[in-house]
Amino acid sequence: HIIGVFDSGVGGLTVMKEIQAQIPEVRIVYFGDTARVPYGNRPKDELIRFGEEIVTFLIGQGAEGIVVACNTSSSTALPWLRERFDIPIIGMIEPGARLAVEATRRGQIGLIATEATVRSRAYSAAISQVLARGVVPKDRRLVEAWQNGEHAIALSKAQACPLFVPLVEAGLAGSAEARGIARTYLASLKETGVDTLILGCTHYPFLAPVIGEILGDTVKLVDPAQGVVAELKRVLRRLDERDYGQPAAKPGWKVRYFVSGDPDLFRRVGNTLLKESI
Ligand code: DGN
Repeated sequence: HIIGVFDSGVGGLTVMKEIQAQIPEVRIVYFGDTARVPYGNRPKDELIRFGEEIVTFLIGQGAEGIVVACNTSSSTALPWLRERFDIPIIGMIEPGARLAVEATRRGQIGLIATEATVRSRAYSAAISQVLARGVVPKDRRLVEAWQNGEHAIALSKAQACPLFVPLVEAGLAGSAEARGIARTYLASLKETGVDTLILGCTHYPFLAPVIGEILGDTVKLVDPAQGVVAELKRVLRRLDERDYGQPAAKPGWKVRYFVSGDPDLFRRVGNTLLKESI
């Protein structure tokens, strides 16, 4: 099957990498909207329009399903995209919320994301929905305390980190500048004592070593991509059932990349981040 994956830039590569690691047989058409990155401060109607354009393009390239590998688009445009297109569309928020609820040990979940994602409150809504649907933390003692009303499980702190995306897009994820800026952003999070932190922007896993170093190993970092892959496996099973008995497509290319901006810059930064040749 062919799956379309898109982001404002190189961030979606963290999701693509996870898909390839766990579902090597899937073919991916990747779109990075590098001419219009960053998305983090854009209004909702614009993000919906960009999403519609990109999904239309990806379907034209043969995509049978879409992964919106961008939290900013997922938290604002996803319902519109699902309404507009009749192929399966997976977003980042619900899978991320589910993983965070399962991982939390004290019920105090933190979020770092773009301004738009934080403003949308999509993660806190998704955490409530996931709990209402019966997903509970793996830690049994917390579940009991929560059921007895002694302990809340909720998003207790959300922090926008607007400089992270430009840093990663510029190939500066491992730099001293990134470290300094991360220290500033994470200082107040550290004080609030969250036990689990959602990396609520697909660019941020590239900064995970820096973030982990600052927060220490008492804070569990959650990358929603893991949950997205689980969801994609379910979608692929449905596509298999639909195509049962049809001849399988001929194996050819594995990944195709498209960008709206400078392809050389994308290739250069992508190669460094993925440690392989795009
Ligand atoms: N990678 C996108 C996300 O997950 O929100 C955001 C990128 C951006 O353009 N700010």
